[in-house]
Amino acid sequence: MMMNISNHNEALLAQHNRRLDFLKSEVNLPAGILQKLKDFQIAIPSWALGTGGTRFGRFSGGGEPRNLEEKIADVGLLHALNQSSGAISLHIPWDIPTDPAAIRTLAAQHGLAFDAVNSNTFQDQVDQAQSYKFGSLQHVSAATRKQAIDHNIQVIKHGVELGSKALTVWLSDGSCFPGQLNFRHAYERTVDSLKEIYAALPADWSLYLEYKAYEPNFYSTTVGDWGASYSMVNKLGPQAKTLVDLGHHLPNANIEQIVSILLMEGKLGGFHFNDSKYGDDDLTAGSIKPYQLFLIFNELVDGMDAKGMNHAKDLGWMIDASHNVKDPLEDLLQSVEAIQIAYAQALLVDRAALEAAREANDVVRCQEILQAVFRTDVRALVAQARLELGGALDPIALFRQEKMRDQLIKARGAKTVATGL
Ligand code: RM4
Ligand code: MN
Ligand code: MN
Repeated sequence: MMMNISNHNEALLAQHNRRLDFLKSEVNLPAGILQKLKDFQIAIPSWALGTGGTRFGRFSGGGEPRNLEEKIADVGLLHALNQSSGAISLHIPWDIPTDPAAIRTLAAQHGLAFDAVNSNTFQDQVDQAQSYKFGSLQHVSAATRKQAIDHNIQVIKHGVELGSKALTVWLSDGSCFPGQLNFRHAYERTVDSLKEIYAALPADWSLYLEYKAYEPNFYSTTVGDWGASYSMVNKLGPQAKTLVDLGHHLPNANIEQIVSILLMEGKLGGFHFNDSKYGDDDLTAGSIKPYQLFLIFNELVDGMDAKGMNHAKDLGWMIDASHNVKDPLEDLLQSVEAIQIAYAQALLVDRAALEAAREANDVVRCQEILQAVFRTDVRALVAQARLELGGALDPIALFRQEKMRDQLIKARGAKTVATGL
């Protein structure tokens, strides 16, 4: 899609420079901060480019991608606007790459890489022999477990053809009523199944295991919290890690502390970013609890630096969201920006001063240090990183100015429905 980024940027440049100069006059920007922001890429989920729904309904937008090629085009559009969405994460079988070489070429034309591939054993497919009604990797029947294991191995194969380097496993295995499930047996069967999947993992791949406290209608989930995921990935080996999806905790969980400990233990694999008020709402990252997102990034920067890790490359950064009332592409632009803002702020924390305040038990000072950064408007800094990469100073404004959704509707139709959530 044609868009005039340079005209857009030119019109906003004077205002942008004013804001950036003000920020520079207020805070000391650490050396290399712009480069870190430029390197930081967030993968877009292939299952969230269309309109999502609730249990009760779905209100379609229009111009939704009808196939994987169009999904890649959508992510390419996002990436052209913000230069920070340089990867796509595929969900199989929602998005099977039938011609992997062509898909790879297409993605490369948009400057996109393939992030983790996701398996799906939480829905039955029409042609499958065994049902997942009573679980998949935990199932009492060996035939069902085998089918789920084989599916995961198949997903790895798809990922290898595309250049992915990780498999994300999320299970909706569990039980709906007390007494239905032998917790220990379900746990053991799940570990045994995961071991078989792990054995099929290429040497340079990771396996990310998500946890989730509950699903509507559930009494228990077998990988219910970070403790379950952590103990399981420890039984698999060094390539297996825990994936933190921000929406998968019980209310009020201290996610930043979970992140800090997993990271310290070398078992944090990556993220599914989203936000929520109550449950797994999959809302725009940072839309409800931006301070929590900042505190998570504060732990990430601290913990990754302590281990000499590369912020951009050593963990998997992915969005996992759903869009019921917003344009999915605008929503994703908002999520990416919110993540970048939290990251930029975390990079601004004076860690030496914070440590000194902690050592002195100066609780007030500790809070002041963190909140002073959180209340700093770093949007101009994030925009500068975008500008230097050739992106738009205000991606959502440009998306609207160029009437990109209308163009997509014209090209694809008003009543298209994308596969996914
Ligand atoms: C789950 C979980 C998984 C995602 C599915 C669609 O709640 O977050 O990551 O693949 O939803
Ligand atoms: Mn997720
Ligand atoms: Mn989820």
